Amino acid sequence: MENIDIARMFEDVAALLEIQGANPFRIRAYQNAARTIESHTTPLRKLVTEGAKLTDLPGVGKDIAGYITELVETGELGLFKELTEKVPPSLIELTRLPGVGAKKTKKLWEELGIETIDGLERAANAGEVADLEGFGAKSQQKILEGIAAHRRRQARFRISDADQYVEPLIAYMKEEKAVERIEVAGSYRRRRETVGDIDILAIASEPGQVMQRFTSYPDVSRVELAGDTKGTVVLRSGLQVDLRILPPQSYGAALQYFTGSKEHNVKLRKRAVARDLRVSEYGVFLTGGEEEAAAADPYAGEFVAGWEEGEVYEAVELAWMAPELREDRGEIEAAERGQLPDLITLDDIRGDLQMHSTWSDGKHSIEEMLDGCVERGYEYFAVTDHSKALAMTGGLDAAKLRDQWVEIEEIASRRPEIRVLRSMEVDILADGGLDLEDEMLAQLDVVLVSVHSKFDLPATKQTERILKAIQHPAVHILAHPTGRLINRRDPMEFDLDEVLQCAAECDVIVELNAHPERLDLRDTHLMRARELGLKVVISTDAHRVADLGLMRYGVDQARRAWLGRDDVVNTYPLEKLLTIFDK
Ligand code: DGT
Ligand code: CA
Ligand code: CA
Ligand code: ZN
Repeated sequence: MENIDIARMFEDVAALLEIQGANPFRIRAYQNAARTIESHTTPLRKLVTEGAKLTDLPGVGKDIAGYITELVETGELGLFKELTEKVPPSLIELTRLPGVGAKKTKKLWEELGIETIDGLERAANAGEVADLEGFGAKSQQKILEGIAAHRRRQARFRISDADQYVEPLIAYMKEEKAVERIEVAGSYRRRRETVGDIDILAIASEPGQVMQRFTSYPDVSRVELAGDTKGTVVLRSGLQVDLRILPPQSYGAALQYFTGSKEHNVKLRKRAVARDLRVSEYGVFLTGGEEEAAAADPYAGEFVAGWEEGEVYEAVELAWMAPELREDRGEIEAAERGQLPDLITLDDIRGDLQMHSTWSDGKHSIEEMLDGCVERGYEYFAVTDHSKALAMTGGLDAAKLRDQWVEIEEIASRRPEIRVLRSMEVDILADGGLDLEDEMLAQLDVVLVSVHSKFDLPATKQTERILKAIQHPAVHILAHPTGRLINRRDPMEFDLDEVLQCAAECDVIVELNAHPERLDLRDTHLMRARELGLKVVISTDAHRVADLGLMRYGVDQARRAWLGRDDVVNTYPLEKLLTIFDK
């Protein structure tokens, strides 16, 4: 039971309560607990085993602490069972469809007997949903589109969710003495924003024991395959994990092969063939043109390389390259020319330029966020609370923003070890105007703008809106430019390329929002931004101190986009950064 499973259970409880029309405060309590738990860095099961006081966690009271203990100890929750006696649990999924929510789910269930997404789709296609009070033809159409989108993205796991499952599994596998080396390959190692499944590679002289341990992992719900050297299991979350066990001389070759991507490997293999070599997961072999022999014996031919990954690349006259680059986006050609990019690393980051505090919807005070930034060794950070248009976040108007500056000044006078930048995440209004007076904008050290409403404007209108906003002379950063939420909300429809070109002309920096639910801009967009000469800022959008640690997801994505230190402004020392903002 990982934190994410516990969090999901509380989200489900909240959804069931909402369908039942329970007290909103009670619902909110479970939602808040889910959020705290999801982002908590230590596994709660550890805290439970150690007998730590769970009520010290924000949003966790006595009841919820009891439920966490129950979940960790039994893997089940009595409360959830009780609730599902009254409400079918399949309704939970329905509440998460765009344009549905708990109230509408209740109505669909009570009046049309709909319990599943399939059932909802049938009813909507038959026009029955439109006839319900409070729905209508437009809402019915939106539901159908929502279902289609839901199906498209259901299959893949976000990388941060995968991390929560993979890290404990690898730690568990390492406890088996027969495991000599173990590594996660596949899209996980390439740090794609989502993964289809997990590919693990183990080196062992006793494969049987390793396979035995793998299939006995407590979180396994189904064993699909348990051969001598190949195994596949499905975890309780639905995440599939493949294991391959190979001998030590194949470690590098197998790591290369299973890291992929497939397209990268195809190109690599072509280079090998041109050199009379055969590259497989077993090694690199000199073929002498006898391809048939390999079909019978994968070790046929003279063994040239395989122990380490670098040797495989060397065999085809290429330098080793970071897994994040291996997508056949020109990396093999760049390696051939000796021009692989010098990629940014987490250590290069000197500050974080998007985070929220208790002044709007953040959970920690400015000074608590400051402590978190100091702990990460940062030189600067920006306080970017929301502006007033986002009323539900407690967005600030000019008067409150002035009050915030007083607090910032007071803190800054006591804490000279880090520079606090005055900032705001200013809402881009529907007409492209900014949600803060020019006179105030001029007094900020750095101005972020972003869209948080009217995501569904017609594309031309949306493009015009964003163009107008970034042309405002006070603007420095366009935050989470496409507005997508991975697996939850598609990007807005607009002409991103036109926006990027305009940003290049107006010296506006584009954000790579590091939050693993956003990762916005995504890798391919960032490559385009770089091509246009744009600068990028990687920001966590932290709403609590622990979120500052999400920076690594942003750096991973930046590496996938070939970005180096110079492309990313929050690798710059403070003085250089300030000259950029002084435009
Ligand atoms: P995913 O799981 O959809 O996120 O993506 P990957 O890249 O992890 O793909 P997966 O799990 O199907 O396979 C893992 C790696 O194994 C893949 O990146 C490259 C290698 N591989 C799989 N199938 C083939 C193939 O048909 N040819 C070659 N050359 N390599 C393959
Ligand atoms: Ca995979
Ligand atoms: Ca796989
Ligand atoms: Zn935002």
